Amino acid sequence: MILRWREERGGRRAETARPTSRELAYRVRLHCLRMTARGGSAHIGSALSTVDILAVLYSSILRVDPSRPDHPDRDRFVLSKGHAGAAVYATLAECGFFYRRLLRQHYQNGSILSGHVSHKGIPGVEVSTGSLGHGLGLATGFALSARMSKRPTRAVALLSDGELDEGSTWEAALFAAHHDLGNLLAVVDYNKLQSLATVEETLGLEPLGDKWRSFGWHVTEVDGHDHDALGWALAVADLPADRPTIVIAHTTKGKGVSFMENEVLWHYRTARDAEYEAALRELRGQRPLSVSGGPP
Ligand SMILES: Cc1ncc(C[n+]2csc(CCOP(=O)(O)OP(=O)(O)O)c2C)c(N)n1
Ligand SMILES: [Mg+2]
Repeated sequence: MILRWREERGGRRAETARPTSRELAYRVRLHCLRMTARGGSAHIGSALSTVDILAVLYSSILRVDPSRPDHPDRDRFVLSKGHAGAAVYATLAECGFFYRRLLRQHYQNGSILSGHVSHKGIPGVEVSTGSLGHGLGLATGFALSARMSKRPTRAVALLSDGELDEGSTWEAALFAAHHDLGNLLAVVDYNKLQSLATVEETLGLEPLGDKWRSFGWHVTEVDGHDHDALGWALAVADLPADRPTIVIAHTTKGKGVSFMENEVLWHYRTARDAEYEAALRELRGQRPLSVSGGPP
């Protein structure tokens, strides 16, 4: 399937060059900060943690088409950690699935862009999530269904490390390996923090790669903010396989804003006033050379 990327210009959508993953990540980080600050919502740290993974997935891995978001052969992406919805909405808007100006309504009363990701009326979102531990099961169902109907679809689930405390995740892992679902890819956003404490303090996961291997999965570990490494790992994981694949992406919660990084506080806190201005300055300072003027 050919990816087409569109951008708003004067209220119309015109085809434009596909953004690189770094451009996409830069723009999405700024959107996430603004969206959560404007709406007064939580989870900025969780959203920033996922941005580079989403940017690489949407710029070069997922076979999705913003002009045909319901194409029967599209890949199915599931944000299992639904509380990071701001990052997915912003990525989809930047990729042309809907107008960027809709992002201004995030978390406002009556808006269709709720804090936890919702598929209702949002092109490009496959399923609503937010109750942790369901995404891998959903993606497993998409993968099995595609195989049964002989479609080229791949299913991709982005999980949090906290979700690996859920038994339902491991049921899905067992099921997917039992059915040799080579068209299933999971990515774990392994930021080592949950909402109130570290993963190790809450429920330790190590040795994490060995656990997935023992469940019959292909396992790769990668720096979840290194676009080249992510691109390579996800491209290899995207090749036809005999078994499901998991990419364990080592990440930093709050990535991109120094005072949010690795701070559990920013799971729930909203950046306001001086904090907001400082975060904005930092993120703007990360503008890739390839991004010229214009929003955001
Ligand atoms: C089943 C379920 N239990 C509890 C919650 C409340 N909750 C929201 S986020 C979160 C944990 C956040 O840590 P993690 O899952 O690692 O996500 P991160 O933000 O670090 O990516 C919890 C317990 C939930 N959404 N769903
Ligand atoms: Mg976490």
